Amino acid sequence: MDAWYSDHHQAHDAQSELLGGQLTASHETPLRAERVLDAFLEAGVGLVHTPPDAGLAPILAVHDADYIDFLRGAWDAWRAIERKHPALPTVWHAGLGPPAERPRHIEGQLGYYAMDAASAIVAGTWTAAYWSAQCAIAAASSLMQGAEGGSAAFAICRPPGHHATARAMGGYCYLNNAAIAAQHLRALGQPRVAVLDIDYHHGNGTQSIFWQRDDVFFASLHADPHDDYPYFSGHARERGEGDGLGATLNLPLPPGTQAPEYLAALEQALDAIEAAGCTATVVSLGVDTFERDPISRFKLREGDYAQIGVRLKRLPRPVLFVFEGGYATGEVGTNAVGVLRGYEAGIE
Ligand code: OKP
Ligand code: ZN
Repeated sequence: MDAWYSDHHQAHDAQSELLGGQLTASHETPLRAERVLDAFLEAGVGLVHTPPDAGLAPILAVHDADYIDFLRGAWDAWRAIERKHPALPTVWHAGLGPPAERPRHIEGQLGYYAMDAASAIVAGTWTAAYWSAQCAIAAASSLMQGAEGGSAAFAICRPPGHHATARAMGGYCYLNNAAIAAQHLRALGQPRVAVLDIDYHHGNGTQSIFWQRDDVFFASLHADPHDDYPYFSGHARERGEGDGLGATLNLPLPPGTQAPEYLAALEQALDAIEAAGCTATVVSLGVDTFERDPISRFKLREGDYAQIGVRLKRLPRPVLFVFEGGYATGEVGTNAVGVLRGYEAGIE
């Protein structure tokens, strides 16, 4: 399979996040994507392409126009009041009372369009997020053209995307690359698309985007939200609503989860995707399930990632892998590419 990668991700280096009461160095760094690219090339999995510019339309098919305007202009508005530090939200509506009106001041807007203080905006954030989404869009398009490497592709997206909702950033995410890719596959003619999210954290953004729809089936394995971020979604009882009732499947797992339990839950997700009759799949590929990930509490080992990949051979094809989390910079590349290698070697 081939990969899509853009150097523009380097423009986004958030530097800091608010973590454990401290402004600390951000775990989401440019090095992460570079490690994944290097591992992909080194393993000889396929060619790496630079995405063409497909414009804003596929992004606006998922995200609200006012949110996109905010993302594009936030740095300039922030720079007018604060020159040294990245823009971080510090005040939230928190669901109290009727829907809040969009504030005029950038400080209020940051809270209006964010779910946490882990997602800083710096000068290059929009550019990086835009090209991250373009990687996913280009990879999805290539699968529908049946060209360039066959029925699977890998989008080396950075910043990640699965926490971003239609109108909010959060968890290092600004644009929901996986949701944009799934929607793009729909637009290009796939009748029903599965999104399988195997990042350690619940893909709350992707879930919310497709919550009321049955043309995109969302299944996720993640840390139980009682114990870990994003805390407010990802419980097993969340199954979708309206037309989407039954098209969401959450499989929360406890801290300390190891490969046997993880792989058993993965089989459950694959059974559900099979039963849903999907014609294509987007995999939100996070490898922060790794035993030495600095912000996570699962205990998967290096060799387990190929085991995951082998099992993913059951997914409806074409399959688009979209890179999400993974913060152990020493192993993030080999672990992510381990899944792809297992997939390519997997027996059908
Ligand atoms: C993004 B992705 C943990 C705090 C978590 C944000 C994590 C975002 C993860 N104690 N802060 O899903 O890998
Ligand atoms: Zn994660």
